[in-house]
Amino acid sequence: MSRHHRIAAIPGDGIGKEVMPEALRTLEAAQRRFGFRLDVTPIAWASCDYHAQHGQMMPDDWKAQLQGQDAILFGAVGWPATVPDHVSLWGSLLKFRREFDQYINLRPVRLFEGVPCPLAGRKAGDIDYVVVRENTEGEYTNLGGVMYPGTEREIVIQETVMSRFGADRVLRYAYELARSRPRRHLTVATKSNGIAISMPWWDGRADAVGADFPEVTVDKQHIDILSARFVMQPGRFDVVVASNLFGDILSDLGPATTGTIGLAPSANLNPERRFPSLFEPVHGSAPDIYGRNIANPVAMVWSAALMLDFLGEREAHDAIVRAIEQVLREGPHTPDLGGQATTTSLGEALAQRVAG
Ligand code: GGG
Repeated sequence: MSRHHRIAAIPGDGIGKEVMPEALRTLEAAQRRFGFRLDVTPIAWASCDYHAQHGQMMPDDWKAQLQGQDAILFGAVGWPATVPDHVSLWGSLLKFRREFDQYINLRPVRLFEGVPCPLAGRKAGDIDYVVVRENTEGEYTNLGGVMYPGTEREIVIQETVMSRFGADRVLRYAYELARSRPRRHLTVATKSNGIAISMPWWDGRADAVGADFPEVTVDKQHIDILSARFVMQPGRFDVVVASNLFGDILSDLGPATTGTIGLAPSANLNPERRFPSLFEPVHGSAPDIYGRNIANPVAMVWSAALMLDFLGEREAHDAIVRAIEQVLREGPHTPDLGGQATTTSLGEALAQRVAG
């Protein structure tokens, strides 16, 4: 396998622009120590600044520009508010996910030593699961419309789309992931009592795909009680598979129970590698803290580590995760964790540890 990888670095908006340099700093240190090479192409589009100048989030040939990359490292999208959120999201991130068929969104949730847990009595190791979110269909569609707009009879309809092809491939991925982990347990997020067509069907697909995985134990939980159990009994989860919207919500809630959403990474994968996969923190552009150099860069750095793992640089991935564990245990900490470190100083501390 080649140890020369081409990556596009897209900071995007808000704190994406502050945390991206820290991920690149860590990647530099990892390259020096582990002997692989990254060719990094910095990209200023897929941002609201670009939209302000060009009236769209990305150039027309965005796909051609990215197609040759091995991976995309992405910061955050959505701000300033002169570009509505649905325009910035559908004009960038959702285009990447769909047109590069990144149908798996992997979002690990882990409680680290040294991070105060908002749930009473939990310690490191008590929360350690992965949310597998369906990433290309489900509730995230642009199918529908408004009738009688602006009148008292205004009606809005938005469709949810679930295909056998789309559901089976994400369910299969989740079962395989569960089978590879020591606990071999899969939780299927559903709402088949209330959403009485698509969700019973989704549960049925989970049963059908599960027939190939007798070694994996499965439970199906309605999304409402499942969310409550993320807070009350997080230790019962190992791998959780969910539709697009449910997965999006769960993967913000999960990290919030581990102290801060500033730690949560994600991978948007095209597992067949026909297209580049994209790695980004779960958090968004956080305009409330942008410009103060206080954003926690760990989610971005951990996302970069997931990227290295996907590119076959397992040792470098492990070294970055160890650096994150050490820094969270010993400090420094950014203000979201009660400390006074800056984005830059935390990034430097991580890079130093990766350098060895
Ligand atoms: N880095 C993630 C990000 O910018 N998220 C913005 C957002 O609104 N995402 C919604 C989604 O992930 O579906």
